[in-house]
Amino acid sequence: MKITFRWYGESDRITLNQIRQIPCVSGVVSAIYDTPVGSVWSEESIARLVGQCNAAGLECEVIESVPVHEDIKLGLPSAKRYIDAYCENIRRLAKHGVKCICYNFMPVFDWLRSDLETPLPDGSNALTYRHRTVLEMDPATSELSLPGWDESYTKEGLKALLKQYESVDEEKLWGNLQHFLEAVIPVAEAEGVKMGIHPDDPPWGIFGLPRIITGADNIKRFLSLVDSPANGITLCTGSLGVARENDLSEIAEIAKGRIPFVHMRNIKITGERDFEETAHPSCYGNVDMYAVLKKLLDDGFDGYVRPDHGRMIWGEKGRYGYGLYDRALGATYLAGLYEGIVKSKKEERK
Ligand code: DNO
Repeated sequence: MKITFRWYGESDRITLNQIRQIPCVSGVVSAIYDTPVGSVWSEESIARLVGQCNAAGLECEVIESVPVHEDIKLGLPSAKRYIDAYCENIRRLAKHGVKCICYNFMPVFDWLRSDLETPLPDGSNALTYRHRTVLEMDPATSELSLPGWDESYTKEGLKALLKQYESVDEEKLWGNLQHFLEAVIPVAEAEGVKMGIHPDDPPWGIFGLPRIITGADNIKRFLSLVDSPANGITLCTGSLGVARENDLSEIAEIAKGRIPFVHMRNIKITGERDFEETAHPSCYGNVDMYAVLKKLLDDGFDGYVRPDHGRMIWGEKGRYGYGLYDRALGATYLAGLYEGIVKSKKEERK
């Protein structure tokens, strides 16, 4: 298992040298950010990214994300062109040593929160989600600022896009996902790259848009769309964990051997569809971090893990969810869990 840390490239306030000083972190998870969604990433940009990481003593084996163009999710005739570009990106990344690609298939919006700076009793602040607030938002008219969102949409562009999705229900989205996977997975398999779809965050439909990577049954269905070791999931404990019906160990069992990448963070469920992000250790939220990691390691997991969103602590200001300090604490916590689990397994064997 390798512990990694997300880095947003040269525009990130956090430097590679800072990341390198976090104990037990061996690599960076990053992407090319200067190219519009759907185009082919230049070899120069890829080589530069990998070179920068390596020069700082860090690996660059995981890309998050290679985003999927909306036309693919909508199943438009132009999807073919974007799928071809996607396949080319897989080939180019593999050539530069990338082994795992994380992506998602959420229409229009990526991860969504209703408040980006909720103060917590300890003086830190965190991202939170209140379903009622979200229901009251109209993405086509309100001034939305969402953490994981493509800011490049104009109001008109967004309205038009939402309109296009009116004819895409869950079943249509499943079909479009299958079409995408049938083209992309054989390329990934040939190139030795593992694809890990990220679950929808939160794992329920929002703004009338379908979301399908939401829980155990749907993940089972997803894995059977193309039954290949290259077709896997990114097990994100925080995304899946906010739905009470999701049992993370059960999901890990269903996806056994098909989990190349894990996002480990904790959340506290505060209402039927409400939650707040917390510090990583199990005692702060609803996710049993030990149980999830133990289950993965018992099943022979040997992929990549990263701490996920952190709170803002010690007065840090920065990219929501992606400051340095709390994520670094998360990484060392994961390293501690890992050491404990591995050593007790060895003891058991004696
Ligand atoms: C949020 C992330 C997501 C993730 C994408 C993967 O912090 O987990 O934005 O990168 O959904 O495509």
